[in-house]
Amino acid sequence: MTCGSPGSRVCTQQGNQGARPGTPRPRPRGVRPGTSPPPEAGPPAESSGAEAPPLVSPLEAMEKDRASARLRILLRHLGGRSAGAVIAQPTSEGVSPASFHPQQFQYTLDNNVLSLEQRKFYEENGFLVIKNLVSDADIQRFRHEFERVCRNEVKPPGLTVMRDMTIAKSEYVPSERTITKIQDFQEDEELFRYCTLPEILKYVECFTGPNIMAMHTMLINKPPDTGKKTSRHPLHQDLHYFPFRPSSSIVCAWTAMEHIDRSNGCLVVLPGTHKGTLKPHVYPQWEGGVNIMFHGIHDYDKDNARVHLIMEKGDTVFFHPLLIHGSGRNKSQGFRKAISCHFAGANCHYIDVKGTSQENIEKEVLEVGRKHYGVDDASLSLKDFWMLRARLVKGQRVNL
Ligand SMILES: O=C(O)CCC(=O)C(=O)O
Repeated sequence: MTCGSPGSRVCTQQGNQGARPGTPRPRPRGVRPGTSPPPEAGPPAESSGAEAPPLVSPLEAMEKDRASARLRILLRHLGGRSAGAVIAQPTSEGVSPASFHPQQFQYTLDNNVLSLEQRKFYEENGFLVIKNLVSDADIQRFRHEFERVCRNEVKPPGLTVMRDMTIAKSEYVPSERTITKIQDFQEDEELFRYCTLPEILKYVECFTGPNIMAMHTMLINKPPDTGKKTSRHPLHQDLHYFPFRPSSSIVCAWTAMEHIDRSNGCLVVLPGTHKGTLKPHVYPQWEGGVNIMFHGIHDYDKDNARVHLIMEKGDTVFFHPLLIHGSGRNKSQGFRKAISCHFAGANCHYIDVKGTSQENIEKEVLEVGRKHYGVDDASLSLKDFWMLRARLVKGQRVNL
């Protein structure tokens, strides 16, 4: 499917284009398809509603049909909407953080991995950088696999690929210079290794507990800005995209794949904002356009300190899903790379976001997802999409 919009950067997706060779790996609780819509990425803000022409070949159309059929079967296995009751919450804010760990620490668990100093830092600021956590060799492997995906040498089911549409329309040659991000690589065993690295999970467990689900994966290839400032990522809270709680059992691991500073668009975080509530998100009114599903917050404390995270290759930041963060323009000539995964404790539960500020993203995700799979079934829920992409990495798949 193709997501278009007025700005210069838009996204196209590829996914479900052929099953991965080899025997299927065992699934903990039977839920494992391989597809879902992107939570963040895509067409611009002041969207006129005009969609870019779908770049779908007959072969792709066939694959899409097969993907839809596969999705239907999976949903039948899941029992459709009735599988695992959705726990309704009148507002998503009501299920915020604090009360989950009633002791002295609210955002970290007792497991002796974090030093007292590190723990206090995360509690106070909502993020923690661990230097030199992922090896050069692993990063090289992720880079290599990303390049293979870009050249269409591998097509993991469920993967969403964001492209620069202006290039895609003209002299399109599959290469890493035309792709700005890939999402949902849970079916690509090589990239998914990132989510299973013991050095990553060791820290993740401090927030999620021992049963860990990888919920959402991304490799971000932030392109050099064309001058329209579309390479920025607006300030946002990741929880806006997530229909599961409690928030403090969710953590993002984001690893720099090279030196990243303000010149190539490092992460910027607003320390302490994880202690607040989930804020309404909308598309920013940026003149040059904004990528699809890059919702941002207007209502935040402009006086809050901002920290630009300057990171070396392999450095990893863990952060809370309520932490307000974004990233700046890439003013360099290179493509700035980072790999990340949002993890959640498997005992988290899905919530119904109807009637909350998350309704807008739910609507968008469902529209994109249904189009992607060619599924008209209105009963397909946000929870269904999340269950399809979520993958156990440690312990037991309790919920989710
Ligand atoms: O890597 C980036 O530029 C920003 C990533 C980010 O904030 C996100 O995807 O939520």
